Amino acid sequence: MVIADEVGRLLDRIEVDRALWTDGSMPSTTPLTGEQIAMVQVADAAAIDEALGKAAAAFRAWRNVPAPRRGELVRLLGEELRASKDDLARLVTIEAGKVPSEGAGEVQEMIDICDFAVGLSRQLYGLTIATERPGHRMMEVWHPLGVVGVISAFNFPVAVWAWNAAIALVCGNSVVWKPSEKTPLTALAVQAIFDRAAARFGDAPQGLAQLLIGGPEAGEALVDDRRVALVSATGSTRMGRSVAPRLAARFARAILELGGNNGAIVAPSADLDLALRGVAFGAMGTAGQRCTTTRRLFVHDSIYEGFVARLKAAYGSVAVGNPLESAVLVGPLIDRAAFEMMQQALAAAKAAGGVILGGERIGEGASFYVKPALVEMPGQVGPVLEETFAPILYVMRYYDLDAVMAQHNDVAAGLSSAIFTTDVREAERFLAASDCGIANVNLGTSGAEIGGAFGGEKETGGGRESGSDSWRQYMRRATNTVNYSDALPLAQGVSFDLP
Ligand code: UN1
Repeated sequence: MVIADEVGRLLDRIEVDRALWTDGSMPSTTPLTGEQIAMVQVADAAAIDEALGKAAAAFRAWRNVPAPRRGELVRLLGEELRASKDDLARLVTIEAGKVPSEGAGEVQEMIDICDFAVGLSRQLYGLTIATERPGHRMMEVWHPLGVVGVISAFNFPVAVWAWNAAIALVCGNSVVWKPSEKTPLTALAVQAIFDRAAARFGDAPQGLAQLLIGGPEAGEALVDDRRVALVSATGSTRMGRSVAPRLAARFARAILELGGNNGAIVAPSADLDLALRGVAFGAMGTAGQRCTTTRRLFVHDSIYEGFVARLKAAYGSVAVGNPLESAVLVGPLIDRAAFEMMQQALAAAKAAGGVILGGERIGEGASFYVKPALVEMPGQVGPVLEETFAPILYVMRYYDLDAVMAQHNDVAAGLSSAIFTTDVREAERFLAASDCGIANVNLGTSGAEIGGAFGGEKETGGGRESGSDSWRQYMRRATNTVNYSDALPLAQGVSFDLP
């Protein structure tokens, strides 16, 4: 009850309409204790249809607003997020179970992408291209795309919306968001924060950024409705397998951020203190519930015993528990299903010859706290080949960099990767060989900054979000050629002379 009271205070301060989270039919619980904290209103089919109609109309108005002016709205959003940072971060802790510094970090990522997008709003550059025809000019112009659907997962309940929405908005699009059913309250809070920015902006079209809370049908509507030009979906590879063909069937655009099975390598020359911290955060941070979490660790035979002993000590001493009650580094798993999947993976690892440290449940009741598990494996077999969304680190011994790179790449996902080494040749060989969208040297697999393009290859889905030139996916490119001569030379020297 105490947590529910605090949630009420936070939502009131962020000015979320009480009816939205007290009068609804969908219960919302906190993984910290398992208790119910709200009853959230759900969008039915009529509400979804209406929202998509409004989003389409909002797009038609917003696309005509000059991009730097669109950036002003995102600048105000960044200001509002700064003002609500502590409250929103606390809600992230309560609803997703993140420890406070990670909750705050997530909101900081939203602020960072707003800053990035504001600058971008004056830099949506196209190319001018040399033409082969005299008296002609050829150029590429980027236009707003349409309604952008965002489907996000529980583990980054607010930042993923921001990576997509901040960019989509400066690109001239409207946004409709379907958050995870496990995290509706943080989504309501973000919507209220956005609405405040829009009110300060003054003349933003109604329905420019909307929220659809509900089950799979809301996500399916975004995927199947022709009014939605692009769907950016974050979640499991299983979800991607259902979403991708449906989007392809109507030739809609997709940005897919799916599973990861991220590997890190600790080489003989590594700075082992640094590697220890990098691996520990990558594997145990966010209770192993990031798509960038380190799940496979390859340690060179020459340093294996010493390094793994230190890692085991770190696993033995890491503080796990309710982040509202004490200073911990690892919070709860999101729910019972996550706990059961973790136990199944550990049982499979044991059956495949794995030696397990940790993995036990701490406490009982409706919340699921576990000791992070370190599993020494005889090879890359069984559950090591799959992503289990829980803190399990499979540790393997290696002898040769080329061989371990082949093994590293021999999994279905291709999101993030890392090597710890002080040997520049080895570092470069790793960067050249990793088949992931993210490859790091002397830092862990998780915790990317927003300035880079974020995403991965193979079953991770191929999409890129956030920085660099990811914005291009949110726009439509037109190649324009203008003839300012009084002749009509045809390309490739073709002649077509009428008699
Ligand atoms: C995710 O887990 O869905 O690099 C994304 C990171 C974060 C993003 C994780 N910036 O770990």
